[in-house]
Amino acid sequence: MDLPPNNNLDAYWMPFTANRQFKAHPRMFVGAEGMYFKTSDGRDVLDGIAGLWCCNAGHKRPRIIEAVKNQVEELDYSPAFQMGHHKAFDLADRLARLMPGDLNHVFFTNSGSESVETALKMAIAYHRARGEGHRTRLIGREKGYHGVNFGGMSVGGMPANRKMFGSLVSGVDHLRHTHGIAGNEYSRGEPEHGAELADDLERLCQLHDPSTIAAVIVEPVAGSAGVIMPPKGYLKRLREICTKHGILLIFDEVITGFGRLGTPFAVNYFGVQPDLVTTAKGLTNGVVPMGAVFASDTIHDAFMTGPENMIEFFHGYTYSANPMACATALAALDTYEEEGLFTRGADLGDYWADAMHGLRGAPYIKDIRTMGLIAAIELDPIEGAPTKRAFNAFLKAYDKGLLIRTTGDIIALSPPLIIEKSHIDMAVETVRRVLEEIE
Ligand code: PXG
Repeated sequence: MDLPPNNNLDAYWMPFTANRQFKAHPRMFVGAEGMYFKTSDGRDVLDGIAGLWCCNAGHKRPRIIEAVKNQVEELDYSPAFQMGHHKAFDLADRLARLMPGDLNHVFFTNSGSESVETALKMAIAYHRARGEGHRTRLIGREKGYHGVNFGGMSVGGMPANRKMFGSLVSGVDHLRHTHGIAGNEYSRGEPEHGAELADDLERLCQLHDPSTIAAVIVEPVAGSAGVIMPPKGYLKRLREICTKHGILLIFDEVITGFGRLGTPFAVNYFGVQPDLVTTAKGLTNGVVPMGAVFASDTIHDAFMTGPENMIEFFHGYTYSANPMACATALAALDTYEEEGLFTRGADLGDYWADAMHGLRGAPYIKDIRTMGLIAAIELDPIEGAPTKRAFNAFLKAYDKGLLIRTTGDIIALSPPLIIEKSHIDMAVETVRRVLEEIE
């Protein structure tokens, strides 16, 4: 394997990576176009995960390239605080129109993690602004993933992401997760069983008193913990309980946003209206880091009081609404709209689901779940060595020219939305051969 020019892999401490394994056997990309990455040893690797669930229009897209080039010539940076530039307002307006309901106000961040911190802070500050400063508690869910900063880590429910990092943010509790419910195996779309798990919020309301709870945050479809689809009726029930008790509902749409389910957002797909939505990833097709939080009129307006020269929300980032990011996002939205990518997941959904479920019966598979252009293939773990079988599958698939993600012993697929049927066939056949060859 080629090494970088100075031959030294030591200095770069890689995120969420088995650093020693990687540096012993590096996997380097040197280019990307359309559905494929190019490796440093000259191979094409099919992108089965849209980068990391972010390159929804695939790679090296002409509009985006042009937008980045033009923007760096025109306005490379503009201060985020007390100054504006046109593309920030254009982008926010366009996003607000795209998002259903009254989620008409957009706050820009630079990542999913920052979007989550922003939404949690908005929720607590909103209640305080309207005289309910006692509502400070935040409710997440077991197996949830909301990024890696302290708020998101605390409401998150993946033990490995939490256990090394002390006592986390206080005043947080968790709903039970909805994974592994009997009768839900091999589901297509929303699984049948488990809507009543939303009633777990009533249990937490009993325990803490609802008047102490600011917000509930959930991923409509949980990604990182292994692709867990919400049971039929679950999100609607969660919404009802939140409304009943004056609790804000936050949808973390970092992976579901921008077409992943065959609709622009999960809000459209499930027809459930939250109070805040967090996004990132597909917003810029992954090309420039950017996130966005959508807030309802009610939440936004609660802040817009007091003297007009006063800052209403003491929060923001140096790179909020960075011009390079805004230009990239506008070009990404153009691409999604021109190519029908917001709904392509719906058009291709049956083919995708048939292909994935066709793997049923291949070695080690104990469940397959699909929704939009997402699939999870859950494997039986190697006894005494959890996660190893899926990691071996990842390495073998990469050798065979397919990039997949694994979490625990679950393989996740979430390809660029430009995927063609022939690519789907190739991905499925590769996974089948991989499972036949690994132990
Ligand atoms: N919320 C959700 C729901 C996410 O999926 C984040 C927040 C954090 O976003 P940033 O931009 O800070 O990474 C995420 C990120 C995977 C995978 O393969 C998922 C994410 C990131 C990397 C890999 O499951 N999700």
